[in-house]
Amino acid sequence: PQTIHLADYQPYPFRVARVELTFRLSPRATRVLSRIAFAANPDRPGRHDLFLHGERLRLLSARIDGTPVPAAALVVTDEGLTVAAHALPEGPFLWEAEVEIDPEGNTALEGLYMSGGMYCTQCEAEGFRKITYYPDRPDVMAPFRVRIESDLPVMLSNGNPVGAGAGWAEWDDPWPKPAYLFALVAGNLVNLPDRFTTRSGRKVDLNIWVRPGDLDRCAFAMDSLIRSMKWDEDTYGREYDLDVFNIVAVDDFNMGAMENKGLNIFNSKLVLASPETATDLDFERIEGVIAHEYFHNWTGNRITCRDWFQLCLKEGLTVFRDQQFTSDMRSGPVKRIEDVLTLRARQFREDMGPLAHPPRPSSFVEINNFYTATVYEKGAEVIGMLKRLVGDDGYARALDLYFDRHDGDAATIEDWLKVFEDATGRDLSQFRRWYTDAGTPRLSVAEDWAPGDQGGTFTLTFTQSTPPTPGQEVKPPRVIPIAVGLLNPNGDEVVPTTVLEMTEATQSFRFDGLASRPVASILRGFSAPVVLERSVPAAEHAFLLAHDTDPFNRWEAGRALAKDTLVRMVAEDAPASPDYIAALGRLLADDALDPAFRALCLRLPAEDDLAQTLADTGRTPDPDRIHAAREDLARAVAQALERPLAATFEAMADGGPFSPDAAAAGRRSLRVAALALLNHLDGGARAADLFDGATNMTERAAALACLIEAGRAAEALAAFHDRWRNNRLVIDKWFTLQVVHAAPAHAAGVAGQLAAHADFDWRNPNRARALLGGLAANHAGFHDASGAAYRFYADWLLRLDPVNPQIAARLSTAFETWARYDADRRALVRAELERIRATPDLSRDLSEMTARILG
Ligand code: HT7
Ligand code: ZN
Repeated sequence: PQTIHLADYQPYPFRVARVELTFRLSPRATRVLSRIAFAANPDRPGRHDLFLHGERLRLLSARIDGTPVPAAALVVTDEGLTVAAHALPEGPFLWEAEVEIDPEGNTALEGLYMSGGMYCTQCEAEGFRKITYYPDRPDVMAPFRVRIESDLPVMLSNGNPVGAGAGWAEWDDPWPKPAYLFALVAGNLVNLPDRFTTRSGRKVDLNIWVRPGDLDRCAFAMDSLIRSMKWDEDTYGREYDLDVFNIVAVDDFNMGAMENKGLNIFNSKLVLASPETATDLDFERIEGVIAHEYFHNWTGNRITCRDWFQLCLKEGLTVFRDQQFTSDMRSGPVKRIEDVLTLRARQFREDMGPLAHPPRPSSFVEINNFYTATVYEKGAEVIGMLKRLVGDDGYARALDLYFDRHDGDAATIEDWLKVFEDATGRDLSQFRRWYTDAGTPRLSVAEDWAPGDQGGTFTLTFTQSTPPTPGQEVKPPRVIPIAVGLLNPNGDEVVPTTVLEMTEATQSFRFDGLASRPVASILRGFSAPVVLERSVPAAEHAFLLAHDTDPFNRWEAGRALAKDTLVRMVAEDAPASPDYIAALGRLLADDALDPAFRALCLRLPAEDDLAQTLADTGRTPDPDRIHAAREDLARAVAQALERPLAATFEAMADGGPFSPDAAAAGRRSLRVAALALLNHLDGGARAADLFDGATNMTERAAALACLIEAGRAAEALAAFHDRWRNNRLVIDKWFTLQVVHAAPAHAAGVAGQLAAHADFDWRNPNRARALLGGLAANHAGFHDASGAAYRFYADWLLRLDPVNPQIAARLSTAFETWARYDADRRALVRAELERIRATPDLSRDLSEMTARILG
């Protein structure tokens, strides 16, 4: 397969003035008629062939200015068609084509496909070429008019509705857009309607379209949409720009959701929610993703990407914006901790393994393989750092300039950095490395204290270095904003949060005039995505856990204590640290603290995280020992804190009617965190009661997880399945819980049994992810020394690949950490990866991933 390089970018030789499409829908033979007005692109002078992307299309006719294109001037391949330059008129011309496609046979869910009897599209990144011949690249932007013909009651496309009659509907999108934002939906759908009036008075019709029967689970998504629209006006001054905004929920969908102009398409799990069927985490995700896709209207749609290498321009910024939104809607500190947990679990893991790449990669084989935590989450962190460096006002000025200068453009990371330079006067050439260099910098700190007559001087000396990553051996130093605060020994803050700007490989910062040696709180708010390497006595962590005014670092101190004790339990067979447990007890008893924050402190570090920490410090992680140590620590905490945990479990019980808000969700999260610990003592007794009595899915699912871990879930699992057999999203949970919480030695066996269950509809991405993603999330189960899980998993990747390569490729990242483990496990994984690689006709997606993982 061909590698595409950023350095080879060239503008497309033609501009598209207008696109008109007619769809005659039919499950096995949809006809697509296109009329595309082309003109020469002055940015690419000279005469050029006309190349249009097209895959899996049956070309029925092709004309230019009404005349059939002569066969001698036309070359059609698997990737597209070319009309020779000599056959093109000198001035603007009209291309007309008719193609036939097969939506029902489209199992890859890219292009036009069918889901539960409904037609639906997914065009990002390169799916439009499976719909018709077109320059399917983001820098070609045009207004679209779409006519849909079918006997289905609902027919939707981008933009505003401009006409409808028996068997047809027409839509017009006046905003020039790239083809990846095209969308069409047709089916037997019902809608939840609402209305939003923008601050300049535009009345916008809002609709959430779902299958009949799902309508009673759309209210929270609609409320989230309205809050997102208002927030973007208040915070970024961005208004909506069409008369309608439609959201459609689809059961078969490769990712979370898609920001098509005026017609967002969502995985139904990110729309449908009720207290009985969705957990608090589901509610929070729905709110965040509804906001994310809506925010793309400006950061992605009005200003799009010049090419796919610039993906983080829209994704990093839009994730950053959705994180700000959630932090404003809920608790800022809790959101920051959750985001850092995700970043470390997914992006640090990626950055430390064979799939490491910069937020802006410089080459790819299959762009779908680059919708990664690095592009999304690290892309957002990089923007957070920019904001920290230029300040809130500088950020606001830069964003205003970005929207003014680039509205209607297909922009680049260079354009983005330039608006910050122009708005703030800063030179960002060194900062640019955050976009071009892969890898997570390591930051070590040395402290020095020099007492003096005029007060003492405290000096922090930082050293940064970034380990090599594939294709990038040497990493020059980056600009790192390090937020620091100093506390005096009685816990008062003597230096409030100050952002130090580190630009050298080693650099010192002095704080003068201090009465006594302070305790440093470093990297407050996780001010940069780095690994802080600092060996600090446990007493100092305990001090910060008790006194730090920065909530993130307060949590981080507790986390460090938990990791220290777990690492010593694994590596040295040490007992659980009583100091850690005592500190946790003080925190649990502090009713002034937000319950959600306390719940996060009670959550022990994940096994995968410990494996990474051990590997980082030169030790070979043993998944069984890690699992055992984590269980032992949970039991020790439960034994020592049984009374306060039991009291918390009772005190956090829901009194009134269900609310999905942050306060109520925080209480539930503390309740189920206490339950999970107590489960180690009561053998599932409380969980059994809660399972029977719960009125919401957060508590019911948590209780079921505890019952599975306690080995007494058979009845509950049957009852759960029985009650929810017709709800696909809840049955996904039923699959996941069983495999995530299975005892490690049985995980592969449980997964095998579930794969044989009649409900294991593996062509549905949610269902495949529920089972396989669940198995990969069971760290000790996935890495069981027998290799049974590796084999099972690889078998399924091979089965999925010809049906849905995107899903197979994404799931293959479960193997990305293989080099951390012992020689036996490495040999087992290597054999599976080699087996995959040797399979004939592997997709471009999975073959690129296996090659990169193997290294
Ligand atoms: N921009 C979208 C990314 C995307 C996608 C979504 C659904 C299915 C396939 C997809 N491929 C790429 C989603 C987002 O970031 O908002
Ligand atoms: Zn996005």
